Amino acid sequence: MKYQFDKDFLWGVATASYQIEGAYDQDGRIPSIWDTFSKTPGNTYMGHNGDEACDHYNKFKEDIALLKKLGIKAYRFSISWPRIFKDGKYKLNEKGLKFYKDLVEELKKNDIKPIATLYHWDLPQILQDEGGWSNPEIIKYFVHYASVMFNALGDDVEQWITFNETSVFLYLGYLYGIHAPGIKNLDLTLKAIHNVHLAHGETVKLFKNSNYKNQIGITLNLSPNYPYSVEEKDIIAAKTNDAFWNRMFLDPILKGSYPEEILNNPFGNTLKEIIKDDDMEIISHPIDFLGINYYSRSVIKHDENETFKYKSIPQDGEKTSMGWEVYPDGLRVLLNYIKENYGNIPLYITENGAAYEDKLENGKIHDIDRINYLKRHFISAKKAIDEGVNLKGYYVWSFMDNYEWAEGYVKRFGLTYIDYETKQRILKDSAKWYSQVIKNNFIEE
Ligand code: GBH
Repeated sequence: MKYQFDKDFLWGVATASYQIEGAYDQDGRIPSIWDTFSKTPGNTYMGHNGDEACDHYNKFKEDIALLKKLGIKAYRFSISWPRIFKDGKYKLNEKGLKFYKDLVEELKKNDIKPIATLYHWDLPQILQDEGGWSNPEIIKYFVHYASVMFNALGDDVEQWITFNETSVFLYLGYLYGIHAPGIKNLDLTLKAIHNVHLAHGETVKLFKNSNYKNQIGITLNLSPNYPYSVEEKDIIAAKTNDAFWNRMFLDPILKGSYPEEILNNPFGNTLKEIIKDDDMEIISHPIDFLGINYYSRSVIKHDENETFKYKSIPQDGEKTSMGWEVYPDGLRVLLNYIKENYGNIPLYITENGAAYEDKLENGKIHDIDRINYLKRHFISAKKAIDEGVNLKGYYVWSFMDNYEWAEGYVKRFGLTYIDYETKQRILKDSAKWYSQVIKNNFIEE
């Protein structure tokens, strides 16, 4: 069977600033919440942090040369807010800004489309000291930061992404305390969610009113929810999880409302108190595309003992080294769910990929597992396209091995292997395979 993609289908790769750049104190970068969090004992695997990471900050030209060699059409990176301002707010750090100007220029010189995320979790610590996302003051600082980036690169960046995975950094950072800033507080979480949504909406409005020619959107981490059984209570449980993790972040932006399940919950009252008259209209200012990060599905079962009466059931069978189930058809199902519930907005897979135990053998990495993972997910995406889904591009996570947050450096998601001692880059077999897929624009099975 041959799966042919459209000639304009945008094949890319993705990374994020704190995970790859290193150079944590170079050229005036100020500390972020991830510097603080990772350097607080007990928070990350073996205390790993992003001080050096892949040293991409100093090696970006070498990295772009690799992208070029592989024929990658789009490169999704994120901008480090702590590099842009000396005080996290208004005092511009020219050197930090220059790095992103140089990066974008180098990409364009090599015919690679720059895709920029404004916020991939590295908040300036100085803003966290004032409450971070739970303090509404942050909205104006974010919008100002965005305006500086738009002024510098507004028309050069092909797609702007306001936030990466709002659900993940807000729940893991403010509710479960396992990501920076390590808070566990439902009230602060709800405030932070709403402030992030407002910051997103205000930024989209600004971008649109300034008439830049390119696109703006947001990236959400989404997972289709499967009831554990055909029993009514499991079906309701799956819907509840869907409300918490998917619709809580999709609906405000694409429908201008929060899900009923959330608002009707006792804590929904806190949310209702926070929402002001025009907020939902600001938040739902139309975006040009939706970015989707897909890693796995969720299987949900009713459970009386849990706070919200449900829990996620780990599945037997094939898993990546993160312990996540390999479930390619979930991507097709998810894409159709978006189409059915939110219409025909252009979609991009802004992340999909897998960590495996890569072994370096005679200078090579034969990562057949990763090739199989990607191949099956590409096919699943193609099936969705054939079913009428408006999917226009696919960015693999990740271009290179990197700092996997609380998991440190042991989990390797890259198409490119990083020797963390020498910072040498080695293309894995998956990189070469992906390069061939892009060249052919089809997959054969
Ligand atoms: C993304 O987060 C991040 O954007 C990126 O920075 C990160 O490096 C990358 O993915 C890899 O982790 O246990 O099977 O139910 C991903 C967020 C949240 C996705 C938890 C998978 C659990 C899957 N992840 N989720 S499962």
